Amino acid sequence: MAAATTETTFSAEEYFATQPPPPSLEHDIGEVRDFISRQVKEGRNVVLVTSGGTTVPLELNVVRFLDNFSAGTRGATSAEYFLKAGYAVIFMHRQFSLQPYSRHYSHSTNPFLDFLEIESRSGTSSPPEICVTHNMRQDLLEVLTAYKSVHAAGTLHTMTFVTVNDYLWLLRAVSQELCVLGKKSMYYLAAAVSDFFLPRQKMSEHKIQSGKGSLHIEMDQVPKILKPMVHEWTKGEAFIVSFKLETDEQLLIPKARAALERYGHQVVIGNDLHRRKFEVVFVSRAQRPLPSTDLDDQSPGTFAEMWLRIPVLATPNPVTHQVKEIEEDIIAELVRRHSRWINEVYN
Ligand code: PAZ
Repeated sequence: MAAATTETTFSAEEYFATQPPPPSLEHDIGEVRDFISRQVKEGRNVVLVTSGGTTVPLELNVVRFLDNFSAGTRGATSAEYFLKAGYAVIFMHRQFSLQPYSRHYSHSTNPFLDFLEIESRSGTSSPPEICVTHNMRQDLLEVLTAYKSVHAAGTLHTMTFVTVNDYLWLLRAVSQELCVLGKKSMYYLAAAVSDFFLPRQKMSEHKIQSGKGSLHIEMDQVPKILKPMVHEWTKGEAFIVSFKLETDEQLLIPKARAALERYGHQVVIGNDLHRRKFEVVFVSRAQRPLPSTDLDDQSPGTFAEMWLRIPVLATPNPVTHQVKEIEEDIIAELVRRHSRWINEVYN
């Protein structure tokens, strides 16, 4: 094996042999194992949803880090629709990014305190009561009902990552546990994961000092973990969906196709940074024609591309900022494809 400090491209194996696991890995995976075994007993399909951006620390005593863009909206919204479709969800998200249900009351876009009113009870010595603002009650009731029923059913398990190293270790460990579900497992990899990282062996121990002019950092490439994930960790059985984010729309389809060729998984969902909330493209291999949907199939040769679009609204809903969320259609399409994937094996 090449020395980790001089190589710029790590294989997955080299990566895990040289970079330390997060301290809470065993504990986190113990909880995931219990969750999965409950879902197996109850006969549910399980989806791992990854969400939010990873960081790349520049120092061991970390003061500075690089971050990846993502609020976690796609992941948190999608998790809700998977739960609604009867899936159990392992929601692996960047610490403090959006989460299912509470996302509706994000502190920056829809602060919870703005929904509450204080009602003084005049003429009595009782303390004032807290009430929900009248016009927000229906929305809150719907979200709260869904949230409580998911908690009662025990179908949502959340876990957090911060760095790209946390993410990679957790992803591998969760995949190895989820493997017991075979075809009934799905992976929905919506997290925005750094392509570059600084190996521990190259990191400065203390805060990088200024005063020496400009800062030059050479980063190594994060290993391409989809290949071992598809062929080794999940034994080729899981239904795996990755995302491809681009800002140059010309690159979206070629890069999604290249990912499918290289890693051999089931679907790449391409999205453009500025259009991602109302337009995505499903790219998959097209050996067998899919039953027609309202999607726009433009598939020559070995790939099928299906665009999903929702209208861009002039007056957005104050809570969701849209009347319809594109994740509703994304999940409906994936549930349909996953069910076909499962039935192909068992029938
Ligand atoms: O979290 P968000 O809703 O703001 O953004 C979602 C997204 C664009 C990060 C996601 O849809 C995605 O494309 N994830 C993969 C990004 C990548 O290519 O690494």
